[in-house]
Amino acid sequence: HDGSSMAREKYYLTTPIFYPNGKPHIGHAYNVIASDTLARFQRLDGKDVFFVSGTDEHGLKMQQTADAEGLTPKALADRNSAIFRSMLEATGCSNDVFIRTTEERHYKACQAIWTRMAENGDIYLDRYSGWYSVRQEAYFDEAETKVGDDGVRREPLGSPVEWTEEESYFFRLSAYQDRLLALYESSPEFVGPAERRNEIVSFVKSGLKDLSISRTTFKWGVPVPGDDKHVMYVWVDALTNYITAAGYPDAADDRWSFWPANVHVIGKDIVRFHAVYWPAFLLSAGIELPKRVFAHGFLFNRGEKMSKSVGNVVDPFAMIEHYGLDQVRYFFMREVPFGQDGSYSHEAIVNRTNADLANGLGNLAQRSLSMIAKNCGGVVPKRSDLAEADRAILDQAVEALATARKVMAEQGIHLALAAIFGVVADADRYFASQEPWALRKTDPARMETVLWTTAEVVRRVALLCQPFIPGSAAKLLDLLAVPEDSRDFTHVHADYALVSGVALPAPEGVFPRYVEQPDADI
Ligand code: ME8
Repeated sequence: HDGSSMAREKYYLTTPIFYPNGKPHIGHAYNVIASDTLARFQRLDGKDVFFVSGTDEHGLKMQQTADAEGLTPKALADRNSAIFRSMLEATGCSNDVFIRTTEERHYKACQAIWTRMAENGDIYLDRYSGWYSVRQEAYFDEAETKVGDDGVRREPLGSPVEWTEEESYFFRLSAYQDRLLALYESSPEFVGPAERRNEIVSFVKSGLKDLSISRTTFKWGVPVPGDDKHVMYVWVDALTNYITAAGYPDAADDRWSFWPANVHVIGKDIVRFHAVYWPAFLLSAGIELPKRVFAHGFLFNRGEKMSKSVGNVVDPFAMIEHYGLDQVRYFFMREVPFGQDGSYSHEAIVNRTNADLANGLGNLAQRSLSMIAKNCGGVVPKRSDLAEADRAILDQAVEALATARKVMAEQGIHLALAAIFGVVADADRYFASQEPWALRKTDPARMETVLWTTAEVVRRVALLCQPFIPGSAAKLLDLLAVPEDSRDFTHVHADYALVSGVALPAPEGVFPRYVEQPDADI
């Protein structure tokens, strides 16, 4: 189809906005890499993508960290938000917008959504008392908490709670129980993966209480309209970023056409906020709901020999510096089924990237391209009639696009990579069994066809690899002399196949093999 004559389908996706009360760790980078991969995929597949990330800068935790460091909360936010921004750069993130919740436009959006919820009768003033966790920014029932051996009372995830009493505005969450259950029923894709959806359904079925949505005990937040003794509960403020970024409340803003978001990509610890509170706020304010919330799992460092100084294992900058950006991106996206917990270790990263990138795709490209350079005059080889085996491997690459499209629509990132690298493994077997080095003497025309077929499969695979390993995929496409404007997914098709006789640059290795460095920090 002709993309230019048709309005392209819009696709809006978001990362969570990160708490800049500390430095980014590998869990944050994991989310960003996955979200970026999904965004790049849809872009290459012809969609008009809007991709947002940012920092979540209010709340008691920020205030307390700032106090401890002798900074204002804004100064702390400025410093650490900049580090998150450079983490996004270091991971190759292609976000269109980086939003900060301390921006003026965000205050306007928060006050607008609050006013809409209040006008709808869903906000009332009352008193609140309960066990409050600063780390979770949430109240817990006494029954949910436990006093440990150290005498400290903690919530289920282990952070300390303290008894807190304050005047607070409440959101009538209880009134939304049935509508939320109807939503999960009628739109089962609203929460993924299925385990997370089941947890949310049983949480909502067990009964929803009204939610305290303002604080008077500190000032570092968005003031409640008409009552600036109160600042908004940080999650009301945080979730609203997703519509601020799309121009809310200005319906005339160009970006508003991107709402509702296609997917909020989050970690599994914040599903309740995104799949219960957020749709309830939006229903109350009369704003369309996002189409999907997808939660990935947690990463654990099984870190045999990962690091001499423990600090390094969780530092995404050090990891990328050491292993290479595409190696880190590939490892996490291929190794960890997206949606499940995963672990990483030095051995696992080295094994996976050496096997699939250096020995797999890299070796296939290097062997075929250097044979072409030596035996075909450095131009795309002459393609004669294709044999059954040639056709089969060429078709497999086109089928991998169909598979990737299907699974990426449901955030099955690892499944897309499995399909694409399945083609690489089969192309390797094809190359070995065709023995082009032997054909050089016996049947040079057939040799050229085999080399053409292999190079053409590499072209298709490189196109498909772009969302996952953008830098290396671009290098492979350069080596095949594929023009920059011929690299989106429509070009996977045979109509855009390599043209015999076109000059190719001198081949060079794209994926260096990892060699152990006994004295390295990682
Ligand atoms: O939660 N493995 O921010 P945050 C995988 N500001 N993911 C991890 C992880 C790990 N080890 N540790 C954390 C917040 N994450 C809020 C979001 S959105 C409107 C507001 C993930 O900086 C975590 O699950 O604490 C979350 O999705 C994200 O990092 C940001 O965490």
